[in-house]
Amino acid sequence: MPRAFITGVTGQDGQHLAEFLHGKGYEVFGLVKGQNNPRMVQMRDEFPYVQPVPGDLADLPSLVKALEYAQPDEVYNLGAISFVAMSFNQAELTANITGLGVLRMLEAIRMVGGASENSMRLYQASSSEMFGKVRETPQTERTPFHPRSPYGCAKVFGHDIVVNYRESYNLFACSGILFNHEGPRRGLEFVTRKVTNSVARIKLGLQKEIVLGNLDSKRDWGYAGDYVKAMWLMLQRDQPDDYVIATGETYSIEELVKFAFAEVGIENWRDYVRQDPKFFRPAEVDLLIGDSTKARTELGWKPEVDFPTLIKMMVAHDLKFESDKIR
Ligand code: GDR
Repeated sequence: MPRAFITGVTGQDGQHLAEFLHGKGYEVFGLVKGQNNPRMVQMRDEFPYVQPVPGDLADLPSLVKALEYAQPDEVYNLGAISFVAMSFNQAELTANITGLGVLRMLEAIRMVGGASENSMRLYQASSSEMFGKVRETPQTERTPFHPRSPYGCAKVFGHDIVVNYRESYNLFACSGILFNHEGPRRGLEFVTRKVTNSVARIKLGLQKEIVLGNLDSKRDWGYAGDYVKAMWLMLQRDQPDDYVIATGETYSIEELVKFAFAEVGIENWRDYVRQDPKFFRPAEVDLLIGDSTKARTELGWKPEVDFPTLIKMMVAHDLKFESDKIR
């Protein structure tokens, strides 16, 4: 039975990945931080096959102990401070967890997993936020980085240190440069879920309006369930490499809002949307659109769920989620 170790296992991607790997017959271990972590209760109920291992990305000895215990064949480093807006207020914490956490994981693998061809394989969650103020469109694995947030800067460090350890110590370490990926398990702080959940609540008479920031930025949005397959595919190759994972289509926040309201039969969506400066960011990423030709060719990966289907899925989920709460 192959063994996988996931950091960030309680997050959206961690849940999808745990489910996917369990379906493939893996024994799944998940790093769980903190004392009495409330998200673990949900994990125990919904994903009883995930074996929790205590530890923290800020604490190298705990990562060493976790790897010694789990003895994984594959390590998926999804743990991070992942909310871009928050990274402006907690920049040092973001650099420590999202950036230095990657270095600690690489060191733990070198200590426990060995640096040979048979070493533990690492997947690092890199991000399209590294492209930031984009130097070319669409973005590929060769597009230079220009991050626009402490989060983006930390992800660039994580990405570069993975390349450096791969080249220096012959580690099997890959980075997936994932563009935005969403779904019903997305946290309510991210714009897609904030919108689909608010639209459902407005439809059900539980909320009057949505308060948002910048409606003009554009994102390449895919479905998280599709994207975790790409993570696994990267680790099954003969050689480690980095891959852009994206749909190749881009939509603005305004289009997202329009699509979501249309799903519940509301056309005059502007009557329900207000903008507030507090949701604008000090520096914005205006346009992201990825070219995933390399992943499509070398990994045989492609997205199955397009943007309209994704929004339909999320609105349907939130209508049920909110109605169940009031029953
Ligand atoms: P992003 O996702 O920053 O792209 O990073 P997010 O959903 O937070 O923002 C997308 C865009 O929407 C604009 N926006 C708002 N965003 C939020 N969260 N709330 C609002 O009210 C709002 N109004 C407008 C933002 O300004 C932005 O332009 C996500 C994260 O998952 C990262 O961890 C990941 O690396 C990248 O996607 C790929």
